[in-house]
Amino acid sequence: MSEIENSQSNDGNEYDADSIQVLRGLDAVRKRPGMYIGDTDDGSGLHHMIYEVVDNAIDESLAGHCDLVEVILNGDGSATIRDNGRGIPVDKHPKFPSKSALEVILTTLHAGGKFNNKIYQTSGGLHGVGISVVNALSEFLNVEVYRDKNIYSQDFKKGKPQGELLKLDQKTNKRGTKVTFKPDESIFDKNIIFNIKRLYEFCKSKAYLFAGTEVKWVCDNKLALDNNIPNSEVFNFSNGLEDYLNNEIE
Ligand code: 28G
Repeated sequence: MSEIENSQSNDGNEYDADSIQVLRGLDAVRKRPGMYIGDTDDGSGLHHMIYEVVDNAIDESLAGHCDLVEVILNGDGSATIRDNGRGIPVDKHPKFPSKSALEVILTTLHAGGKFNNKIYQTSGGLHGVGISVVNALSEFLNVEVYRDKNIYSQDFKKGKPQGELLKLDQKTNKRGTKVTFKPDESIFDKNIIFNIKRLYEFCKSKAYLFAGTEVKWVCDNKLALDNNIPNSEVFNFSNGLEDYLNNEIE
């Protein structure tokens, strides 16, 4: 039995869940990616990479700290997700004083506590397994955090930090988190590419479901043209379900 499965049976035991969280690196994810992100050959896992990061941004919105989520499909097969929330914490992590909290969040499999349960939450429910899973399965991933006028940035390849979290010289008035990643072609079937229409509809439905959160869709021009999808659109449905019924039902 794996440590993750084992931790399930220890539910309610905070200490065990916590120590497992600390022990687990990202190797497990790269060894058995399907278990964490979904099928790597049929597109479901590939799309879950985006759903996972968008859901993290939506969580920050649900926490009441963010009202904008931007999803950008880039021409090179990478995606950028941005929110205007508090920004992933950049201070030193209490349990790993040599690392930032951000680095720990991005490089540790959160197998304990609530994350543990979320893996098994619903039948198809792989949501919420964590941004670290996306990091593990990305050829590259860059995180930028905008906090207290500062811009912080860290790069990863296949989940591994390519240097420490840097505080850039520039100042900003922005707040929030921006994540850019490209799914690793050695993990996901090379013939499978993002279904632009599916992602566009996903963004729209998030805006219906989370009325009050503005979801901005931006797509590379060629991708947009090829798929007959707008290359930029703002979804903001302040009346949620009522808007849905008015707009989408004949
Ligand atoms: C852009 C794409 C995806 C996120 C936040 C903000 C915080 C956070 C995220 O904290 C660690 C563990 C529990 C508090 C929380 C910032 C509190 C204070 C955050 C995202 C710290 C995670 N300041 N925004 N994580 N928690 N956006 N967008 O992932 O105790 S993740």
